[in-house]
Amino acid sequence: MTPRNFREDFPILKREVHPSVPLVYLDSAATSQKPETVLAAMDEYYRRNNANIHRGVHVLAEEATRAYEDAREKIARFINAEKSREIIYTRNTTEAINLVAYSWGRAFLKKGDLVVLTEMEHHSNLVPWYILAEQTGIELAHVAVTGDGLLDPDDYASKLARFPKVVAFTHMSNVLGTINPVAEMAAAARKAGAITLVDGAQAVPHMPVDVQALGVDFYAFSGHKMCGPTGIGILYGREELLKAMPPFLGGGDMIKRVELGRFVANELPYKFEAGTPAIAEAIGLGAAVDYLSVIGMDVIHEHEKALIHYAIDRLEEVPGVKVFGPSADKKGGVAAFTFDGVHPHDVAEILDRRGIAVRAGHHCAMPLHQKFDIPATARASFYLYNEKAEIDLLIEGLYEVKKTFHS
Ligand code: 7TS
Repeated sequence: MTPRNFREDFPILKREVHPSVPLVYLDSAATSQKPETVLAAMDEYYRRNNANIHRGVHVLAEEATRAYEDAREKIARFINAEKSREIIYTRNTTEAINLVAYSWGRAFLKKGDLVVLTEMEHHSNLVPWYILAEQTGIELAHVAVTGDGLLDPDDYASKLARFPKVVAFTHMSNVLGTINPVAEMAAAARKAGAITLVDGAQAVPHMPVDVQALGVDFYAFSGHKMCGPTGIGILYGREELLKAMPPFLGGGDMIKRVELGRFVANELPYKFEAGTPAIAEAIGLGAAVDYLSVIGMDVIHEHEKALIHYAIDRLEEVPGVKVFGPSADKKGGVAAFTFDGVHPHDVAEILDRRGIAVRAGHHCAMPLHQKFDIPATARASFYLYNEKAEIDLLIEGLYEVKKTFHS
């Protein structure tokens, strides 16, 4: 299949903006667009099967429950979890990480215990740990990022030498695009006696991920960045760890039994799924997994590799543009850049007038921007439906920025 075929699967990519400029969507790191099959699966669910799950014995309740649980099985296979009960539905990556920090953290960490994070984390893998630190007195350390946007391996080794209890880091940076050596880092963490949590928000949508081969304990990601809907995310956790954890939220579905004054928690995965969940969204995510699987994650990864190589080469041609992060061979399809003397919001605004959607700001990674001593960057990010011609349009837009501000 060519990229052109992928584009045709996404109705939104046919629309025009302002009012008749074709849309060039280069903001998939924020959220991806949705293929027709995902939209249809959710529509079909509401039109034919809508019912609450795990409760009713009627036909619709059984159909809805089966579809919801089938999606869990698909997601388990997609990341090669050993068991589908290791797949917990959450709202998003953020909630998945909060679940671990809240439940595992409060049960197993005490004052003085060390949690190792990195300087390239999204706020969602920083703030839950900072909240925990305020409440429990755990210590925090952050692995340094080098000038070329990689995690410093010597600094990581020195942090592990302090025998942390948890090491939590991103699989791929949403700003630098850096793909971290997860298997190697997880093995070293395990040797030091730490459990690992990996933020896979930017990885699962874009490359093959096998949680068993990576050897991680927890792995979090969001449906909306991988062609699925908003409101659904996943926490993968090794069964042994999930079993030992207390519930995160209490209410319906997460209990086996309640008496006045006490409760018995349900089995996995339901122990962590309190209340009526995002049923249509889980089914939509299952459809997204089907869609991506048919294409093949290796095909998607290769396509994006070609795009990022091309994008970096072309961006570096533009006088005044500085791209952050490692060389193209060490990164995924994300290019964050500054433009000499022009605020990233002005860059984004000029591009937007040409129908080109990029994001400008700190991308929820303020400490990383502080590290590089910049308040913000503009960021173009790619997915399976993007093509080189769109990068050419981005570059033309940047020459207009140059003309507007530098002449
Ligand atoms: N982790 C990483 C690496 C991310 O890129 C994001 C979202 C999250 C966690 C949080 O995901 P959520 O679904 O829970 O919100 N990143 C971005 C971004 O780069 N622009 O908008 C959202």
